[in-house]
Amino acid sequence: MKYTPSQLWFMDAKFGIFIHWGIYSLLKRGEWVMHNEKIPISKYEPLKDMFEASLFEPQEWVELFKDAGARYVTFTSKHHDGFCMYDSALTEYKVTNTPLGRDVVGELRDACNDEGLKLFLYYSQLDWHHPDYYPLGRTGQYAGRVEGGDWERYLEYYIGQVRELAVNYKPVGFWFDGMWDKPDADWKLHDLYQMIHSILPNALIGNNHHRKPYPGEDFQIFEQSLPGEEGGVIKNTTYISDLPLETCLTINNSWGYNEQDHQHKSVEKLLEYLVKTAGMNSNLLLNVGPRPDGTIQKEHATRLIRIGEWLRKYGEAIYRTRGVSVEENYSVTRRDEVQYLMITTKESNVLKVPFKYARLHSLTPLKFELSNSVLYISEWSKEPIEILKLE
Ligand code: H79
Repeated sequence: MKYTPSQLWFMDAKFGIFIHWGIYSLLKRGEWVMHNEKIPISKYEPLKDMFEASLFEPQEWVELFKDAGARYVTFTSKHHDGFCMYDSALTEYKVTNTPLGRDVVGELRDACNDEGLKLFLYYSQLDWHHPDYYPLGRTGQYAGRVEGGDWERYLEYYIGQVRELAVNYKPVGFWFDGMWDKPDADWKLHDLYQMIHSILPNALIGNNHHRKPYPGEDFQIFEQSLPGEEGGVIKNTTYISDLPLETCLTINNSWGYNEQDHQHKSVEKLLEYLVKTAGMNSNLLLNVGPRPDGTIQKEHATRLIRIGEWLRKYGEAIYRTRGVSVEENYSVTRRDEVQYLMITTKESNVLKVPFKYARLHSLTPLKFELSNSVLYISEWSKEPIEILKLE
């Protein structure tokens, strides 16, 4: 496959930060709270009058993400609840009508531009709020909406909103989600993608529909599991295309801020994901869900900083590489003639490796010998991942 310059940039970038932030954050129980707790629109809508986000400082977010070693940011411009985090002319259900009263997407774009991070916009095609999202799909039955609605009008609305985002914010790409709610509906994907590419020819389009990529998509998304794995609740496709790949992952088990979710993955585990996704030739899009006040919880910020420290030391094995393989105990990436063997589990001191004679040296301070395709480790380092470089 011949890749476009923007696809090559994307594959080189390797690591991005996903942000889930909206009025659901106020309830502190994740972004699905409206559906999960059967909150009708009449009770949910007033959240927007409580959205003050008095500590929202996009520059601080972006500085943290830069420190983390991320090259891009993907932000929820509209999630399934239908609330828009940008200044849309097509609805009043938007962040500029909250006490915060600021255009969050616009400010984040400016902050990203200042720091040299690229911005993708997440957009939920599924909408639990719009009266024309009808017939309903597999979710959103408890919103208390009147029966009826005009699907064609919804298509105009959502495609119109994406057009607004493309024209007004010029993101480097779009990240769609929610099509799985009505898998058999006609979402006018062809028109949607063509419209985006006519406005932004280099835009990278991905869609988290859990199926084989459709024409017009520029990268393939996997949710909460490595490419090719089905995942748990989420039935990802096991088909891996030739498109650039991206795996999105939560730090704990929640996308939107969830006060009760303390199951944060360790830094070691997160680095293992980064190394494995790189070995599979995939990017990692790691999520944070800022609090309603606009701050990022310490548990997540400290992990991001530690990932950044690791990437500053060992980023040469990740950035601008292509995946070669992922085995039980190690992943391999390459850049031109150089390869990196990254050992992710230190269970066995004897590893069968895919090269016989190679000029091999370790980036981490471990002691080893290579003989006849077998690597003998005599002393592990204290680093979470051992890295050997082959030239
Ligand atoms: O934005 C984050 C999540 O809110 C969103 N995607 C990430 C990036 C997401 N929405 N849904 N899912 C992830 C998976 C949900 C699957 C299920 Fe169902 C919803 C399982 C049961 C209800 C959809 C409807 C699949 C089966 C029925």
